[in-house]
Amino acid sequence: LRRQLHSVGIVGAPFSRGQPRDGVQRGPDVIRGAGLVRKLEGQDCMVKDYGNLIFEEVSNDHPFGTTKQPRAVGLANKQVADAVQRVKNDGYTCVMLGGDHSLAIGSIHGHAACRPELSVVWVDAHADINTPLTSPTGNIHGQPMSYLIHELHNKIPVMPNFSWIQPCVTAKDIVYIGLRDVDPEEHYILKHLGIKTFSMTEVDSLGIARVMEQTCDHIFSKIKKPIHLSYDIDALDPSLAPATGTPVIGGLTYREGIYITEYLCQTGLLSAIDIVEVNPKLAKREEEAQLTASVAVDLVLGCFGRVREGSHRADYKIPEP
Ligand code: 4U7
Ligand code: MN
Ligand code: MN
Ligand code: MN
Repeated sequence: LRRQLHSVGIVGAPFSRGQPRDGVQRGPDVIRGAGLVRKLEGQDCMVKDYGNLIFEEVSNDHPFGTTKQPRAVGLANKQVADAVQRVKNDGYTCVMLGGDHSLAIGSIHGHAACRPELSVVWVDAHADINTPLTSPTGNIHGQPMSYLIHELHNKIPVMPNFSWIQPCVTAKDIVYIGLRDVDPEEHYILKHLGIKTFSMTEVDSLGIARVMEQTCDHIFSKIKKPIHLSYDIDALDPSLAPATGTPVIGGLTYREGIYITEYLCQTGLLSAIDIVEVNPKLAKREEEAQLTASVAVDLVLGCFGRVREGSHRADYKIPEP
């Protein structure tokens, strides 16, 4: 008698065009290679791996203003949105393995198509809320939230392959954790929209336990909406997750990073998860790539019932001689 605690649907999105560094498209395969499915099944999850999406090359994808590769990013995200919608309609908690963080556009959009009222917990060193007009780099992985928030809708230009995107989250339903590299324009947007943020300063002053209590107080203030957790691996300190494109010193510890997932799991409201920005090609040695991937796996395990005190099946009996 196996108690199936969680059902998990995994979608791989081997995509890198939201940023300039090659290798992040290998994220889904290195995270699977670190034993994701086997370890989830080992903690009694029912797992369906939907495999990797296949993204076509997009030709003549010249910049739109300063924004780079808009057509490829818009098209890939439409595929991600459709895939996440399918996984949700099949009844699973969705795990989207990136790929770069531009993919959160499609993941959250697809999730919201099935669960119109969502809260978003965004765990990241960065706020990823630049609009195409504020972005200092033109990389769309630094912009995904701007396309999704109702309150920013009139700041977003019309871009090729982005016309299917409708804002689907409200500023008050968003919480950020782990911020430590926020552009001035992003800081203005966060304050102007009154978005709840726990930067690394708040993680230091409150401790991760009170950060998570206050996160849930904030998102549960009215009704309990399903949670979309978008976890950028660069939220963690680069000593733990070195294989990533935009590492920032002074990040979450392993224990803080895992605590976030354990805490959100026990709300019973985790409905979709993104694990993004794992880039094995940026590892200085093979061990760095493996460390980053295995920490990514541990974050997913924490989302699906792994607790550090250990656990046992409801029907367990001590064997008698
Ligand atoms: B990630 C940046 F300017 N803010 O917009 C930008 F500092 O998904 C970085 O969080 C974005 O890794 C980082 O390009 C995107 C930059
Ligand atoms: Mn980041
Ligand atoms: Mn990010
Ligand atoms: Mn990054």
